[in-house]
Amino acid sequence: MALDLFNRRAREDRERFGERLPPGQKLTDGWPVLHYGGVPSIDMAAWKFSIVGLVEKDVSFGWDEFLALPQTTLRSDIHCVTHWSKFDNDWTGVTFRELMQHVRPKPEAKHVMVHSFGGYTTNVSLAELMDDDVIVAHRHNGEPLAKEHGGPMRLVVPKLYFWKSAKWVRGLVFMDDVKAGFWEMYGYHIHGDPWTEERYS
Ligand SMILES: Nc1nc2c(c(=O)[nH]1)N[C@H]1C(S)=C(S)[C@@H](COP(=O)(O)O)O[C@H]1N2
Ligand SMILES: [Mo]
Repeated sequence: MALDLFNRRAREDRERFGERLPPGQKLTDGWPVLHYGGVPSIDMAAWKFSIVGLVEKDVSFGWDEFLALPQTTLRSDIHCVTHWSKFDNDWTGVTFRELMQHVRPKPEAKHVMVHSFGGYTTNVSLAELMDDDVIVAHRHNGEPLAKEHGGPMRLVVPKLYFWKSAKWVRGLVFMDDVKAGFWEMYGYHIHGDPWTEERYS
């Protein structure tokens, strides 16, 4: 699409949806599939979600243990750095806050590296993961999360661009300082706030 047409559509959407659509974003009804590399094959019997690094004690959950944690459904919007947004996604899973009931971070823990099956990583500050809309999700709009969208489990951080919402999540490493994850190393913004368009650095 020509850039001026794209910009006009973005402006129209902004007028229509006001504050809900961040600058430079265009609303989509579909759900694009975007990731680097292939969809990893995950052996559910061996599936494990681990929390390590600057924590008093390493914690890990098997699949059944994870599903036995209190489950929540939260509605949020998706904003991808490639300019599409998708409103009203119902995510079901375990909120990050709930997860933290089972983890004792060391006082110096300030940032987290999120790790995925397949090797993807992305960094998020611990403070932002503690927002009440952050969830580790295995269902989307009532359906099991499709493989290509990160099934069986993905992280969802609605307040940041969608590359921070790691698909096929396998664990978290607590860190004292900010470190760049995969896309952050290749020039994506270290933070990624859609409202101030922290797209690339
Ligand atoms: N494991 C993993 N997670 C990932 C990615 C990836 O390459 N690998 N890409 C990110 C990017 S750039 C985007 S835009 C979203 C896309 O999610 P979707 O395919 O469900 O729309 O996943 C994010 N999470
Ligand atoms: Mo993306």
